[in-house]
Amino acid sequence: TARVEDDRTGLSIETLKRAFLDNLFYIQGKFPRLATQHDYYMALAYTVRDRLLQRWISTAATYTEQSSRTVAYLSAEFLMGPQLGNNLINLGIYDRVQQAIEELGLNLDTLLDQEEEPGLGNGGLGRLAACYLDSMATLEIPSLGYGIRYEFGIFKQGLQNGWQVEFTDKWLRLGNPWEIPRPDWAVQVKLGGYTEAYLDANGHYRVRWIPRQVVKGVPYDTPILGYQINTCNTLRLWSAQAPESFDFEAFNSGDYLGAVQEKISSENLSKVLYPNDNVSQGKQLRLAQQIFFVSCSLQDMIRILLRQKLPLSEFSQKFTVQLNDTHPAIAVAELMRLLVDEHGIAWDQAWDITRNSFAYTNHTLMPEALERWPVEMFGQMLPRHLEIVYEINHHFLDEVRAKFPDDGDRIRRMSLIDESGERFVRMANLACVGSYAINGVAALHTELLQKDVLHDFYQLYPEKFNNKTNGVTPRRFMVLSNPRLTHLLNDTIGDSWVQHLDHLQKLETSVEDASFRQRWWEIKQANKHDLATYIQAHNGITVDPESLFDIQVKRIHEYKRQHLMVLHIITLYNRLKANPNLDITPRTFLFGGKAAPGYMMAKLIIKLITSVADVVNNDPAVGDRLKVVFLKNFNVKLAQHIYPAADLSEQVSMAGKEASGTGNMKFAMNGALTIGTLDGANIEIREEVGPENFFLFGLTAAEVKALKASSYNPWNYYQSNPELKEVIDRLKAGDFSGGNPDLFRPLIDSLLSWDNYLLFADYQSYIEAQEKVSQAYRDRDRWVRMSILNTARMGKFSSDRSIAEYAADIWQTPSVKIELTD
Ligand code: 26Q
Repeated sequence: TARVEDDRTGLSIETLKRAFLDNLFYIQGKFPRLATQHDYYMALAYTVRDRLLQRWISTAATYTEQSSRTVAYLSAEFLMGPQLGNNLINLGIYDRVQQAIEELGLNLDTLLDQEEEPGLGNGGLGRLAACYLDSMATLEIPSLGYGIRYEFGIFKQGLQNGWQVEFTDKWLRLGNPWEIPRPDWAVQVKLGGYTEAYLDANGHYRVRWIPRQVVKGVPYDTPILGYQINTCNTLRLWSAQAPESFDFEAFNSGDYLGAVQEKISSENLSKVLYPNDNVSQGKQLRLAQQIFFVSCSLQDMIRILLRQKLPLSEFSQKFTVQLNDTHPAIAVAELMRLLVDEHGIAWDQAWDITRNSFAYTNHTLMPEALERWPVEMFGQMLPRHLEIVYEINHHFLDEVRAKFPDDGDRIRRMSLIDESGERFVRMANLACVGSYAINGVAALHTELLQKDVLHDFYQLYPEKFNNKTNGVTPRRFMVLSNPRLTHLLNDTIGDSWVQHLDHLQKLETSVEDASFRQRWWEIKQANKHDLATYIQAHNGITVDPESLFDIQVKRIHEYKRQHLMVLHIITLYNRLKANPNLDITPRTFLFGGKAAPGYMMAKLIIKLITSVADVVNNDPAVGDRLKVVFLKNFNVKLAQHIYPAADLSEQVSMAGKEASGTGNMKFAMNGALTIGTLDGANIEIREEVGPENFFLFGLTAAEVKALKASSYNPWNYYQSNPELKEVIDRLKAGDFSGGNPDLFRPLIDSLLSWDNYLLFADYQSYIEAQEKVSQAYRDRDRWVRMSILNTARMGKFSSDRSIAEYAADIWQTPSVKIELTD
């Protein structure tokens, strides 16, 4: 006999509808006539969450029973993007839910669009962490993501008069259905104060830390479901609160307002994400955020270990702790403090445990992004950690001296303390010393780390270094965001590619199939049409879906060279003005990305883009041949509409600066061709798709280095290249700033006098590569073939491949199968 399906686990359309209406009533407290679209979204989110919970609990129970080896992924950022659609995909109920929602007279896309995304990251590094959580769950690797539950994530970007304006991101305003608070697992974190030495009962020398302030960390858990698998891991984010006892004492002493102040200052720790990408701000609150989430996370791991009746000596067998850049690198000193001071373990044994627990991923070659904390500030906030860093340094420098005697320069370079002027704690050095593995995020990047940024550490510990080229999840960036392409792929080669992205190579034979190529083209056109509709609604600009969609979306930064694309646009504009009947390939140039609020040059680049757009879009001489659009507030949600609609992906950083890039992968998977430099993962993408299917330009990293060493002079390029000169002269004359020659002066001056990122040196090569792009696009058949081959050959760039390599080479974490217990 058929039994009635459970309301909270059943997956039939009838049960889903019943559960949805039930949640609308009992969770939102609404009935359909009064419900808003957001209420319906919440009802659906809770319906989905119920179905995750069953898997979540089975997963936790299995890991506990089996004491599974676990990855702790520590990251100051997790740029998760909207959760509902992704969970529907991973649960395998997207189509069924769509039908159920339609039968109720609603529209799934409208509901999905209600979700306010958790923007708890700046860009590449935070989004990589989110892709890795998806892949760890999909590969059934026990893992915990640890980070900060920022009350305000990355700011929302508006545009006023073409300039970026920032709005606070109140993402929690309407509630977050995906998280579960776990107040019973709250922990305390100490800050400030002083240390004192004492002898314990056994006459052993010990140190105790008397803090000035104690902050409580409360964990909020979000389920991370793998793709069509029962594994449901956890993202655990810490929220800062004032501990009750503090209020109470102050209240008794009569200082009520002081107590409230204390409470506010404690809660500041998880208030806001620092909006800098690839540049470190040496702010005290940022250091406090780092120790806060790191200490909470390590205490949580120790709690888990002890609950499983394992001794602390087995910490590094139970956990491997991946440090996502140096933002959590204070963990090296904090674990030493917990083991030695709080758990009475001898220094040498604690150091063995610590060194076997951590692995460090470096994400940047930008010198300004290397984290260094003034010793003074560090000691004020973390007096005990400073002592521990000195002690680690003492042992470490002995080790260096033993291997490299009489090399004072080397000692000065490798010391955990920079003593060249004002003294600083060097977090990358601490991470290198305290980790058993060190990796870069693309082949070139790892090579440059070894040759350059971390050369001394490579000489000391060559065996620690390894490369792990980044990857991205095909679930979110293909299946969810490009359903049309997904259907075509499934029709053609089956659906195994979703878990085994290298199966896309089965597409290669279809390149010869004219009707397949036609469908491929139509899908890209339909996606472009959708994006054109979005642009019409949001920017009021009409763009032609038949034109070449030429797109650069990423954080705005001089090294990424958004303004190189602007130089090309003005070049084409000048050609049209000089020759109105010129037969050019119509293009739509799209930009999106946020500038750090304090980064004036990046903000000026946004103003440059919007100003050039105003002129080009409204010049009758141009007609519809060129359009320029700046899409405001680029985030994960918007990204999912952009990648599927791209013809051309702009990856134009100065070689040697972009550690990897991951947007480059999302574009190419969706059939965009790349114009790019030999930088980061572009190199490996080009190797995979074939040089004939990639538009290469520019200097290599080695040539960049050589040119800079030979005193580069941008002025010579300006003088000797007439088209470049005309572009700059028009900008100087104020042709794109209403006749105002001052507006873009800082940008023009920097290009003419330093051009740190070598735009002028790469200009001609870029323009020539763009001419090849235009030619290729005119031959539709040729273009479609190249597009298909790009998708077909992107298998390597699944985050599943990256995570499988981390698991095999660094973590040594076997997968654990989860059975559903109902
Ligand atoms: C540090 C200290 C204080 C305040 C902010 C920061 C900070 C925050 C974010 C420093 C750096 C970041 C972000 C770096 C980042 O996103 N790097 C990118 O990482 C990607 C994933 O590996 C790569 O693909 C990109 O090439 C790299 O730029």
